[in-house]
Amino acid sequence: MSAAAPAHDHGHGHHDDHAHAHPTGLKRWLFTTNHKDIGTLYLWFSLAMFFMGGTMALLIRAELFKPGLQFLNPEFFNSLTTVHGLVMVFGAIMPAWVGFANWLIPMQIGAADMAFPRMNNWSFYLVVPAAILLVASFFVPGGAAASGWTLYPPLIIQQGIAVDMTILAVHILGASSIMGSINIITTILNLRAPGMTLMKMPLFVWTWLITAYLLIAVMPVLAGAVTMLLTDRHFGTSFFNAAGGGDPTMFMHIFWFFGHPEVYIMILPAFGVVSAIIPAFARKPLFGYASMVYATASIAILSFIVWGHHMFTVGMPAAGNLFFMYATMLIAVPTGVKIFNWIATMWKGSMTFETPMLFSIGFLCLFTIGGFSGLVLAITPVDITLHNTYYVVAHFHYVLVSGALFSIFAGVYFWLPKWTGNMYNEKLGKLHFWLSVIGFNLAFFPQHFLGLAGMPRRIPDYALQFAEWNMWSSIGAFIFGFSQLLFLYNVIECIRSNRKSEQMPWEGADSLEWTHLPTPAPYHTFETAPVIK
Ligand code: CU1
Repeated sequence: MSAAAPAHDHGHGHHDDHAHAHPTGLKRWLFTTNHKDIGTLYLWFSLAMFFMGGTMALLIRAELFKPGLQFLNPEFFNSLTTVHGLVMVFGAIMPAWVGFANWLIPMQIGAADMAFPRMNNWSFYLVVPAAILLVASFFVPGGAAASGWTLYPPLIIQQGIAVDMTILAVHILGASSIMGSINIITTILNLRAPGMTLMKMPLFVWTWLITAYLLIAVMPVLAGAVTMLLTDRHFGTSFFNAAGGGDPTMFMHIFWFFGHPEVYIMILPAFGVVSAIIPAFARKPLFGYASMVYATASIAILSFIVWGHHMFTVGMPAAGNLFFMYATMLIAVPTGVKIFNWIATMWKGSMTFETPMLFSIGFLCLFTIGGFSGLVLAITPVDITLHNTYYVVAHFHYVLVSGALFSIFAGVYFWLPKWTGNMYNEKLGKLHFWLSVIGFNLAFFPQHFLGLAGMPRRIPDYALQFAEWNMWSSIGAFIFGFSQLLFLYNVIECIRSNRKSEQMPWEGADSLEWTHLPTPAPYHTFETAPVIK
């Protein structure tokens, strides 16, 4: 492995094939095959997309601050809801978890790098043009797709070239996700250190292993759905066109066969992160490790047979509705096991409440609310009245913001000292947490009331009776949005500061007994691909 060896060999004459081991600057980031560099790229990319999607959310909430049209025309408003959703799902949350996977999985299983480092580089650099396509679709004639992130026909069929850009973006993102998943599965199954059996792996590794299988199973399904949209739009097919013998509800079936597992793709790695953090700050081993693994796998398997709960209103047979209702409710069982285990881990622990722990507890309380509103929506007759209302919007934001996003914050604060060598500002972290919790709940809890009162989602204007809670919701959204600038500042300040930190400052967090981490993983830096035999 000569290519990885010489550390600082610039400028000593002979630049043969082995002397360029340490490219710097742009070259380093463009050609990197190092899992840490690629993890860093994913995380910064995700943060940039988070602010982009967040800006769209604030435009939406500004328009909805009071009744009447203020700032935006209705078509642009609809485009904002579409691209906000796509950017947050595919640009912010998923890449953040791939960033975590790159940073943590090799080190947690004692591997030198990912199994396919060059493919790893390609996975990242595919995500960038896809994101550019999505955002650029605002600037073409007709504006970005106005269908919502679900891209339902028949509306989507008639819209402009932006839809084709979105379809291409989805294809590229799918290819990237599949390559990333192959990489992660191969790494976990083949590159574990001796003695690291599957049931000794840290839970983050387990949750990502299962997530990667979900991705490989459903991204091709999404690709098939949008390809049929493409041929319906341009090549005269009628997959989703009733006049040609097709069926628009078939798109919904196919889309949600992807879409429901997609929710777990965004949330399972969160379970892994929280399972690492709670034991560290409760100073107790994780309660029920094996049941956590089995619960995660059960959730993943069940996620394939519940998609119909997104389409109770399309007129499926009663037996179909009942099946999807009961199957959906069944997911509460393994999820309940996990919530129980996290609480049991904290029970009688010597807990402290640093920022990563605060965000983890925030996750625990608020994600549970999202889970409960999911149970409410799983009840077919209830869903039929709440379908396409703000209750649904409230539900999935509790799952995805206080679920996935809060865990990302928890994980970033938890591992930032290891990633940067520096300690972040704890006071600022806590302020970020509290403003986020207050802003988030103010923004989204009232949306339950709006939905119960019948306010439809994806509308730029609304009847007067919805005015009060919309105002509070917008105020909360702006508090939440602007408090994320504290996060950005804290991360940058941490990187630039000289507050040298232990690699893991959290007392005991790296001990085998508490988090199932192996004896400290090899921590050397590989600048080029390791040789896989
Ligand atoms: Cu679902």
